Amino acid sequence: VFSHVVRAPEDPILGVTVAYNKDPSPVKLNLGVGAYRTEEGKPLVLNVVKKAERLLINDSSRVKEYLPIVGLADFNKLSAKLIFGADSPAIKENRVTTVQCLSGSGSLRVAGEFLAHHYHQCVIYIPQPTWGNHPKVFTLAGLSVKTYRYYDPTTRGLNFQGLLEDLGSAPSGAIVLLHACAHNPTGVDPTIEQWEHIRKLMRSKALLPFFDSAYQGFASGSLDADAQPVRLFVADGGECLVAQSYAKNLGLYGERVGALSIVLRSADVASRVESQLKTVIRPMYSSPPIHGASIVATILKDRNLFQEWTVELKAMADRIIRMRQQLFEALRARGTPGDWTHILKQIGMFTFTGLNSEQVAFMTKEYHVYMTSDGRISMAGLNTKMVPLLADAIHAAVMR
Ligand code: PLP
Ligand code: TYF
Repeated sequence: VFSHVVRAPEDPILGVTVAYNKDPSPVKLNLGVGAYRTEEGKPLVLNVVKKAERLLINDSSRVKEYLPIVGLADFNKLSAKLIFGADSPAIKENRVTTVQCLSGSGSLRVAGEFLAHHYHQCVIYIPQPTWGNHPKVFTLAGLSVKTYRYYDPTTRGLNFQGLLEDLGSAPSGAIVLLHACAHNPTGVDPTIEQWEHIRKLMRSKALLPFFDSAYQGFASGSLDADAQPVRLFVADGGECLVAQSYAKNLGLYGERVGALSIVLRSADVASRVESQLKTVIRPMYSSPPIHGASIVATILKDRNLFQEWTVELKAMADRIIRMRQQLFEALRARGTPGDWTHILKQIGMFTFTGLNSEQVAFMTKEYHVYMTSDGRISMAGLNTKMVPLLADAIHAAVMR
């Protein structure tokens, strides 16, 4: 009965790893997926995560019971505090509802389905370009997806004018997806002054802000600094949504731990909204997994573990910045034509190189360097040993 089923294409991002794994070359480099690697090219389990796991294992009172539909209560409270700030008035006034979800992706999907059922506007604006999964998640959730201008290929920076024009002409009440920091794939973020401008425009048109926060701490190395744009929107007393992921900043990728928070006008609305989030989650997966959320809660509630986390997080962010410098220097040393300063300026895990899909295909075929066809490279996958290979590949691709 399924013989008519046609093969679906590989996911454009995860498919890069599939191709990389099939490549028999002894020297190859995977800069496709945005996952942190050490200087030795290995995945990293944070020391603070190992400590938290040891504490959990040694705690004989712990059981494996189902979590409530909304997840681990401590985890939810602490996650809201992490993104909104410990002294956030919205938290103090109980105007925030937070539910534990399956990492950032699951948070986006749960929010999408809630909005499709309970919000008067089913149009969501996403930046052009954005994370490839965004349009799929929101379309399948039942929203209608439109884009706003974001990236300017000529300056390799923000198209601020285009962004303001497109949001300015969006229908009143439309949902707007904003990358909280370290925009994926471009590495281009608005300045705090530009954020303030965006906020004013959005509030004047009653556009609903929906932040995707997948890289808190990865942009600047500081958890608070990276949360500034979100806090700006909460400070004005208006509503917003935030999807949080602990995949990158705590390296909990496969544990699938994240949270959806919705800031509302009153505690009463917040509690009714939470009751509806439960009706989205229960028929989808009933309740979230316990392990990852317990790790996060253990770290966030302990002053020393939290402090250790910020040090390890900063070390990851700093290594990525060093890779930017090394790659930039290597291209300069080769005299590679073009202005490569965007490698230094762009923020977070990725560099949006400006290489086109033919150049990418060439680099993969001739140099076994793997990246997405839009020219995005994960700086977190690079290390000092591999910089010459990447620089040679880019140089040859540009010189063709
Ligand atoms: N949003 C953005 C912008 C991302 O880059 C990612 C991961 O790459 C996610 C959300 C969700 O990731 P996860 O579901 O692993 O938390
Ligand atoms: O009735 C049952 O067997 C299931 C059990 O979060 C269940 O509903 C209950 C809660 C939950 C997941 C599964």
